[in-house]
Formats: sequence, C-alpha cells, structure tokens
Amino acid sequence: MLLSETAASIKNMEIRGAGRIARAAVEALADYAKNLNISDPETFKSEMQKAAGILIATRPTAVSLPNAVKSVMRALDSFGSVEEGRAAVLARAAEFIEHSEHAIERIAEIGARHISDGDVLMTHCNSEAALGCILEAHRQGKDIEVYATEVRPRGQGLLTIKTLNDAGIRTNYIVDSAVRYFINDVDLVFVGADAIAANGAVVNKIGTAQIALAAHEARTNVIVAAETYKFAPRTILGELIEIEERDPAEVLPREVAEKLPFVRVRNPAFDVTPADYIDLIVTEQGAIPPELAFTVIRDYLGWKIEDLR
Ligand code: RUB
Repeated sequence: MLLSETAASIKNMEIRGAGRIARAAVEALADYAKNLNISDPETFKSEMQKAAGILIATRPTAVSLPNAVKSVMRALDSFGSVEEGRAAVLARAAEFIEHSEHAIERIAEIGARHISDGDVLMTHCNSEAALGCILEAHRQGKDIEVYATEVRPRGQGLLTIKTLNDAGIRTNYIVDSAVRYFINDVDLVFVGADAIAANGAVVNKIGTAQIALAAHEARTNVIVAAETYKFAPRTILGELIEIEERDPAEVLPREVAEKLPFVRVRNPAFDVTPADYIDLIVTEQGAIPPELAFTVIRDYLGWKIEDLR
C-alpha cells in the first residue's frame, strides 16, 4: 500500500484501533523508505520527515501513532549514506512491529491474571489489548461472560461481539446508554486506550468515561489494557491530548441535519477518564496503578527531559 493510501485508510478508519494504527503507519514509513529513490542524505531525511508528518496528522488522539513514527524516525538522528539511513529505518520499523505484537501477547497474559473464573466483564469499543486479556482468560478455561457496548456512531462493538462469539464466549450486546442499567451485573470493566497522560488519565473511545463513572459508583473495578507506547510524554508539561472531533454525518445523515438549521451535531471520538476512576493499567512491562503512569514515560519510552523542550 502506498503511504498516501495508508494515510487515507487511517483517516477514514478502515485501519483503526490505536495499536493497529501505529503498526500500519510504521509499515508505511518503512515501505516509503525502501522505495525512496534519492541519493542525497539530507533530501532523504527531509522527504522521510514529510512522510512522517503526513502519517501523524491522520488521527490526532492516538498517541501510539506519533510515538511509533518518532521512534522509527530517531533512526535518522545521525546517519551517513542514504543506504545506511534506509537500513536503519527498516530495522527500527521491524523492531517496533515485533515489539508491538509481543506487547499484546504479554498484556493478555498479565491482564488474564486479573480475571477470575465466573467473572462477568464489560468492554467498550474494540480494543485489541483489552480483548486479548478476555480471550486469554477464556483460553485458560475460565468461565466468563461479557457485556459489549454498541459504540455509537461507528459501531465498533460489532467487531468485538464477532470476536467474542467466534471464541465461544457468552456475550451480551447492549446499547451504550444501557451501561448503568447493567453495571451491577458486572465484576470488572476492561477497556483499551488511545492515550494515557502522565497523571494517569486515560483517553479512550467516547463513552469510556461514563462507563468508568458508573463502575465507580457501583464499586466495580476498571482495568485499562495498553501498550507503553500509548503513554503521552508531552503531558508531563501539562500539554493536553487533542480529542478528535469527526464528521457530524457519522451521527446524523447530512440530509436530515440540513433540515435542522438550529441543531449543531457534535461528534467527539474520544473522552478522558480521570485516574480516580481507574484501578489498574496493564502494560507489557507489568500492571501499574494509574498514579505510576509517569514512571512508564520515564523508564520505558526513552524520553529525556531535553526531548520535551
Ligand atoms: C478505538 C479505541 C480503542 C483504542 C485501543 O477507537 O478507542 O479502544 O484505540 O485499541 P477507533 P487497541 O475505533 O476510533 O480507532 O487496544 O486495539 O489499540
């Protein structure tokens, strides 16, 4: 796939979910480097920077995307010939993809430990990491049942219930607004993340914060499954994570909206759940309380204070 095609697929959500977006962007970047027919190292670097910028701009909230792209681009911090730079980009890209795939497996193993035989779980949206934990618990022979939300307006819940059904897991499919109605039947909420701030706040699909609030009220634990590259370094400086607001037509068809001139349709794709409503974040490096989010940025993302200027 061409870089522009990958960028378009991420934007229109044919490629979606923070982990998949990151891997697709890294693959596109590697492919671009492979085919870039340039002999001057500086031009090679600036063309690569342009490509990285195009990929990063596709979706603003999933921090996995800039984290992944930047980790590959660090290969060009210093290099000699174009061939050297190209090889370094390809090596870093392969390393990221391998790390990412391994991270999902590791999170599944760690997350499944927190699921007990007989548990009823709730999940929202379609998170590879959260589903990995649920599937692993089932694979280990734990008898579990899941409540999965519909996820308006894009209906990612449909992907989730297909996966759960294929695995033979008893699943209840509910509309987003039925969460509080069922929360007392639930032992544990498992969700993924698009971004995690230094203060432990989690950005995930719109509706996650409401679920966490209902869970908090019902004294139901909320576990977030997220790879370390979803932690957002710049939030250390108080920078806020941008919440993507998508096309209103995803919520209400344009021809209906046109007849309602006083109505403005709002379509934020994500929301922020404060750390107070999260019990545990499961990463590939281990499970941490949200209050320790900063240590992940410091110890595992390789960021230095100088990088934050
Ligand atoms: C997807 C979403 C997912 C996270 C984590 O939103 O909010 O919960 O990205 O997913 P969208 P994963 O459908 O708008 O991309 O664990 O697969 O990275």
